This record gives sequence, C-alpha cells and structure tokens, in this order.
Amino acid sequence: MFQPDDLNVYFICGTQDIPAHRTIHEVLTEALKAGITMYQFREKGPRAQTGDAKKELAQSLKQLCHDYHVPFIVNDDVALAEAIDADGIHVGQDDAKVDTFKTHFKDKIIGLSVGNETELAQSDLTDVDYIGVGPIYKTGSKNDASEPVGTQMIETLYEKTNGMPIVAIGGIALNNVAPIAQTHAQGVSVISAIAQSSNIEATVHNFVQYFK
Ligand code: TZP
Ligand code: MG
Repeated sequence: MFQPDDLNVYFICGTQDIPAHRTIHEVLTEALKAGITMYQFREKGPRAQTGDAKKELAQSLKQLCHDYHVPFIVNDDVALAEAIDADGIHVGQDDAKVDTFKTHFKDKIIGLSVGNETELAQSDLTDVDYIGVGPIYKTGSKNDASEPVGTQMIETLYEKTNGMPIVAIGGIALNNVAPIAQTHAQGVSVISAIAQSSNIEATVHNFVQYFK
C-alpha cells in the first residue's frame, strides 16, 4: 500500500551508479540505515546487469529493503517486478503503458514519470499512485534526459492533477533542494547525491529534514 510519505527521500540506483570502490549492497545499506523512505532498482545502460544476474541482484536488494521496512520499486522492467514480487513499478513515458499491467499490480505501487503538460495530457493517471516530475535541474545520471523544467513545473502539474503526489527528480542535491521543499512536491528522488556521497548518513539525514 502506497503512502505519500514514501516519496520523502526516494533513492534510485543500479550498479552503474555506484563508485568503483564500493558495492551496491554497501551503498544501499548505508542509505537504508540513514532513513531513505523508498528505493528504486534502476539497472540500466551498457554496464548494467541483465538476465539472471539482474534478477538475483533485484531479489537480494528487495530483501535488504524489507529488512528496513522500505518499499522496493523496479524501474521499467514489468516482468522482473512481477517475477520477484516487488512492491511496485516505475515507468516512463516510453515504457509499457500502465493499462497493460495494472491488473497484475493491484495493491502495488505504480509510479509514472511526467515531465511537462504535454506528457500529462497523454497520461492516464487513473491507476497511478505518484508522478515523478523532472528533470528539475541538469542531471548527469540519465543519458537521454530532457532539458531541465525547473521547480515551477511541480506547481503546474500539481494543480493540473488536482494534487497528485509528486516526487521531484533530476540533478537534486543538498545545495539546491531548498526551493523544491517550498513547492507541493512530497519529496525528492535522487541518484548521484546519495550514491556518490562520501557521507551517505549525513546526506540522507539532511534530505530527511526538508521533507517531514
Ligand atoms: N529521470 C529523470 S532525471 C534522472 C532520472 C532517472 C536521473 C536522476 O539522477 P541524479 O543523479 O539525481 O540527477
Ligand atoms: Mg523508463
């Protein structure tokens, strides 16, 4: 069952986001201990795991999240999310349409990326629990990211959706999160600010302060 507070400090990462001297298990464990509120497994790009290795990794990270009572969400890969009984799925505009899998995800969390009003107009939010809005700022973590939309887009989409739970995403770090906390965003979704932090505990604690 989805609760909007799950979005407060929503960590996303896959093995491709982890610094060379660290493992994804180490980084995620530190983030969970520090208080992230949701986790998304986004295994993507040329260096990402695939097939059985991806599935085994997802299973073990799901277990790790559950040890800390944190929901485990799979990015894009509907078949994987179903196979490992993930807590939810997050899809983008170019991924599988919510209509095609919603019956298999009753009581699961469904997230959808919505970057602007055009994307909103072509999205059916009936079965969607939250939308990810961004990139708010410039990001180095997504090859095909579109141009930053700024914090105003959060307010625009909040109004147009009559108050849909929104998580802001893209280029968000401790030095630029304050303006987002002034909007109707429920929380922030971050990759590099946590994955590359030299002090994950302090970084997560700081983000938590903005969204509680
Ligand atoms: N979707 C829009 S921006 C982005 C995704 C997955 C990447 C966010 O990564 P970072 O490092 O927090 O900018
Ligand atoms: Mg996607």
